[in-house]
Amino acid sequence: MEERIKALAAQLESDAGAVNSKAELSEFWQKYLGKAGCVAELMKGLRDVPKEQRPIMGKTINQFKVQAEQRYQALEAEIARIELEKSNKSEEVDITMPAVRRPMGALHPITLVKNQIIDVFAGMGFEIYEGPEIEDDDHNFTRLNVPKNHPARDMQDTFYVAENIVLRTQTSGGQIRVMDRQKPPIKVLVPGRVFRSDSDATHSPMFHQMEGLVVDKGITLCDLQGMLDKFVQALFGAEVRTRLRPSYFPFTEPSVEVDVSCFECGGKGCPLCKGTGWIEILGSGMVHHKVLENCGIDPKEYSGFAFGIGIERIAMLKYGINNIGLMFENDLRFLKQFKD
Ligand code: 2U9
Repeated sequence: MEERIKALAAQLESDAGAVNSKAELSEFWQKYLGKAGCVAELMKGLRDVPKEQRPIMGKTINQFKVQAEQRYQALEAEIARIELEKSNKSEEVDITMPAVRRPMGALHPITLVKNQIIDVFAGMGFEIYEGPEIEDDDHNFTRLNVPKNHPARDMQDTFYVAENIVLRTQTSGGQIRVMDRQKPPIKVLVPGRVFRSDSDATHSPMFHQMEGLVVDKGITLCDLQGMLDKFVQALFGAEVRTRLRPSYFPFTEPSVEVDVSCFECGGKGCPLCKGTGWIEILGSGMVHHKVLENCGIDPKEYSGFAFGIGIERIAMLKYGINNIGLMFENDLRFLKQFKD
């Protein structure tokens, strides 16, 4: 038996040298220390050893067992170290490697202009309200004093979704909703998308508008022009002025078209203002007394002004864009030019 233990001890050392993985370590443990392993087998064989030799043989087997356990523990520690090294290596990061550059996005020119206009009016105390894009005839036309047979209702201009339901042609339905809910004083700005069946270099079937409404006691056209002056100066520079020209809208009376003195040539005349010194930028007027009445506001007690701004038109003027279509094509060569 002693010879056998000596041979096993030598075998153990050579097997230990060949263990390189957790699986091989487990095999090593089964072979020497497992239930059916060499140590267990030697212990079993102890029964056949003469009685007087048993203590000494038992001791030798025990020494072999200790040798196997120590080898096992040393190998276990070594393999854990190797595994950790491997996993560290696989997770290694080269911090000197150049980073992948993610291109920075930018706001769309319509968003830039919209934000700028909201900032100016919010600074004057306007609240911002957004109404629905799908509107009923009543909010889009009737209560705005657009009679049943008015050309603005013509199928050519308006997208009908169903009978009496339209894609809003202006954001004015929003102001009607505000007047339904709120008593004057009212000072509200309604931005949003609007839809008209119209398409050429300066018109798109979908475009963005910003309409404003102020209703209170004693509001006059002078208040409107004073406010518009501040607005155009914030947008185009401190030196610009406004000019009001008589116009017609069913929902305002009097109605005016508003020009700004040319910010390119200072009013002397240039290609941008077509030699006139003035550029048309928006429409406005005093809210028609019938519109106030339609919203339960007494026109003898209150008056108000309203205005409508086409965002695309302002963006085209501000950035010198000659075709409205460019704003909806999402061509990066175009969009990359607008960094605020
Ligand atoms: C209420 C009462 C009156 C809104 C107004 C305009 C004049 C106007 C155009 C600007 C460019 C439309 O997008 S555009 O083509 N808008 O000229 N809009 S007055 O008047 C209102 C609105 C709501 C209750």
